[in-house]
Amino acid sequence: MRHNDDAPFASFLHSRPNQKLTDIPVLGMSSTQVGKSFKHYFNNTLGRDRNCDKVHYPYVALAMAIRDRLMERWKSTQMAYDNADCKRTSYLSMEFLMGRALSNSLLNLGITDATTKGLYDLGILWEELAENEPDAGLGNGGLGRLAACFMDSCATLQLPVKGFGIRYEYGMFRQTIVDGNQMEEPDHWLRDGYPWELERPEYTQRVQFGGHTEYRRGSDGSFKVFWVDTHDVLAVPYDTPIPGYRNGTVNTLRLWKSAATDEFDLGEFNAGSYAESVGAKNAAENITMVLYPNDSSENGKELRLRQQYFLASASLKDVIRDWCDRSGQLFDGFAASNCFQLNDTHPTIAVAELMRLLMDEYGLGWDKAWEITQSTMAYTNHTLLPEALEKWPVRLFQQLLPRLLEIIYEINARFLRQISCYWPGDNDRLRRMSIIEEGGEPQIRMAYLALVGSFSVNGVAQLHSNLLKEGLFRDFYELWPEKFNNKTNGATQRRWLASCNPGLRGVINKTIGEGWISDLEQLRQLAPYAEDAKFRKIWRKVKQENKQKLAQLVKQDCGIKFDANAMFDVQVKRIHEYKRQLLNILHVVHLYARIKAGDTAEWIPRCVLIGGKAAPGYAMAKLIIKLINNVADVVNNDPDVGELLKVAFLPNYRVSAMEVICPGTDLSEQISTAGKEASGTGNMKFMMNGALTIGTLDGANIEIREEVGDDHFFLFGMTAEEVMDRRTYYNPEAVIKGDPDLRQVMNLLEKGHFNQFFPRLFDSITQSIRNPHDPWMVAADFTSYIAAQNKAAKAYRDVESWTRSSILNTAMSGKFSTDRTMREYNEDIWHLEPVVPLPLG
Ligand code: 26Q
Repeated sequence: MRHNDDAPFASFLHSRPNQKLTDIPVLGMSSTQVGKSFKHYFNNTLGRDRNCDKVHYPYVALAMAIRDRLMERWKSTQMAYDNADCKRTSYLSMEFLMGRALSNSLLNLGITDATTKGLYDLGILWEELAENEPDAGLGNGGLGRLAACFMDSCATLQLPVKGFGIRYEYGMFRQTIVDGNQMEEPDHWLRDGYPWELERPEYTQRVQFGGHTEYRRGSDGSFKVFWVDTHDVLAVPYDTPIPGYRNGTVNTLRLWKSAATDEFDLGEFNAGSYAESVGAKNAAENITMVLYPNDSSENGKELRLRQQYFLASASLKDVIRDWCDRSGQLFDGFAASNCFQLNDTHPTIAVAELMRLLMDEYGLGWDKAWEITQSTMAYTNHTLLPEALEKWPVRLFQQLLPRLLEIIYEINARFLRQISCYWPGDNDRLRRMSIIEEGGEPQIRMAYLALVGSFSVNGVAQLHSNLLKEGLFRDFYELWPEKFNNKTNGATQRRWLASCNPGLRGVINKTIGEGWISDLEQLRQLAPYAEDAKFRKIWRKVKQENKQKLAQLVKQDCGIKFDANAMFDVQVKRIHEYKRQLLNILHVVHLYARIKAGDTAEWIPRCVLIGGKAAPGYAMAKLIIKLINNVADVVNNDPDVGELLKVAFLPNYRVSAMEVICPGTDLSEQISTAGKEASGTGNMKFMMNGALTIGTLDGANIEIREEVGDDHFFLFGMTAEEVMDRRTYYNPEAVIKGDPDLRQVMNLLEKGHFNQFFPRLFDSITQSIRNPHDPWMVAADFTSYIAAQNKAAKAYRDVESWTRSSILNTAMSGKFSTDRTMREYNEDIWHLEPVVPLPLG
């Protein structure tokens, strides 16, 4: 539908290739011009005046003024990509946890100051408008936020990378705490409209479900496969601009919304069931209704599989449509010009879907189609927990995606043949490596489909990538060692330092200039200033102000008073047993016991902040939230404790909350059982903002410690190797007996000190600690955790030395920019050339 060559303006619309931007006016970036645009939208488009008392409208007016300025750069970038006819990467992800867009757009466009002044002159503080923007919470946690940081870095590096995801009507649920328990509320983030997106109905795709396959002879006499009697759903794209940092590039995040086709179910319609027939349209629209709120795979939910296929099919069709527009229906150059990066196994059905499209829709043979598939797909793994590996019942595939099941069977058959050639007679290996897991209910192992279908497989931190090779994917590593690589995660310093910490940005800019905003390694130049007492004083002042802002948030959302002179000790992330929020709370109980015993000589007052969401069906995680809240209640209301210790559980942890939390944190808790956290990315955001880490040798903690040095990191706990060894003889009872502090903590918990009116409430928690099969080995690391915490407290007492470490943490955080991560993906996997956008005007 895109081409309408009969229209009189067709040549204006379709002047490809080598388009120019002559007809697009350039909008001014001065404070007056931004102010003028703002007034135009506020008065003329939104039709409001000085009597408007809802902050929503001035926010939308400002967003529209900024969006106009993104739009012209967006077009010039996309035209430059077309003209260059360059290779592109499609980043396929079920989650993009974008957070807010306004402040980030201003920063990257370079108009923060102009906007501040332009609006100030109109009597408006734009930061107050920015607070009105809802978070785009289209993700669970690390994996989704990583995708968002990747988008920012690719635009900054001017790489032609496009994000493909789902436009969930309801994002991550809003968490409230009632009587210490997590409650979930729907997050209807689109209710008031979303000014940053652009609907593109002209690129609508059709996605098939259900039906069956038929083999018929085609016009050329060969057999063709037809997938028929399907229930189709439309995929309508919504594009969000992704601006690079002050470079004129604006990339695209394309999110698909499902919509019903205009066809009726004729059977029902003719039977007179008009209303039922229209009602059936709901099923189509349901596909993109809600984000699944669990961050380890929940097996078997049909709607989730529908979502995954919907994303994969719509995105591939879109890329192929674009390719055919540019190159005709010849696929010879397709693999050299396209790459698909799979963000975990969630979009992995794309492997089979690309095969289907190339064979059934474009007539390629198996071998050609497989060669293209295997040289365009690349897979990133984000987990080491075997139980989190995605599996789907064959039966479900048979019903929902019969043609894709046939293709997966064929991929598997050919793959197993290859294995039998390599390892003749090794039937156990065949069974282990098969994409189909046999058993009561046969299942499709999505990770294996991804491994077989991709030319690259990467983990997200060095330890994680090594453990994948030794453990989870060992057989595959033996077969294809060359496929495996590591890409240590990062975070974008634009959002996670420059934008969220204006105080520190100012100090850094004054000291070493602004270069670090697009080249984080430059922060190293701060290192010598760690020795400068005057600089340390300034550094401390900024941290202090940030702590006050964080204290304000805690007061407002938890009703608990944090004193900015205390040590701010923070753990924010999803609630999971492997992340061991429980260990954190055991330390809190230990501190409480010490206070009660009067053991408070040279005490360092602490404010412990814990936040994060539990998957709604994860009972143990929810019970841990309840325990944290109950302990907080007792501690905060005990007059003996006073200012020595405060504990708060921050409800509804999200991107915009982290933007206040990480600048105000002294001590970052990264305390997972070694070998369980693939990488972690919160750890990096805290480091950039000058927090010290207390952590295990897990995920990217190892690399953080390598960069900053042993002296500025509080290490504790078993190594991943020790964790594995210890399992065989783990005896938590003996550990508890041997450590009087742990004994005392267990005693307080078990005698119901924190659940006076609800005996046995926390029994399952204390039992898990005493269980010799406790996979997270909480008791095993308790003693060394307490020792590390004591060391941290002692270090905090030496203000100058702590500040020195804080500065060095920021200074040595250069490696953890997603700019570095994206450069590595590009050098090793994608091989894209940066493209400079066409000049404006
Ligand atoms: C799968 C199937 C069905 C329903 C849900 C899911 C699902 C959804 C989200 C499974 C996993 C996730 C998210 C995983 C995640 O966030 N992993 C984290 O990824 C980060 C970025 O690489 C790492 O830093 C973290 O260590 C890792 O836990």
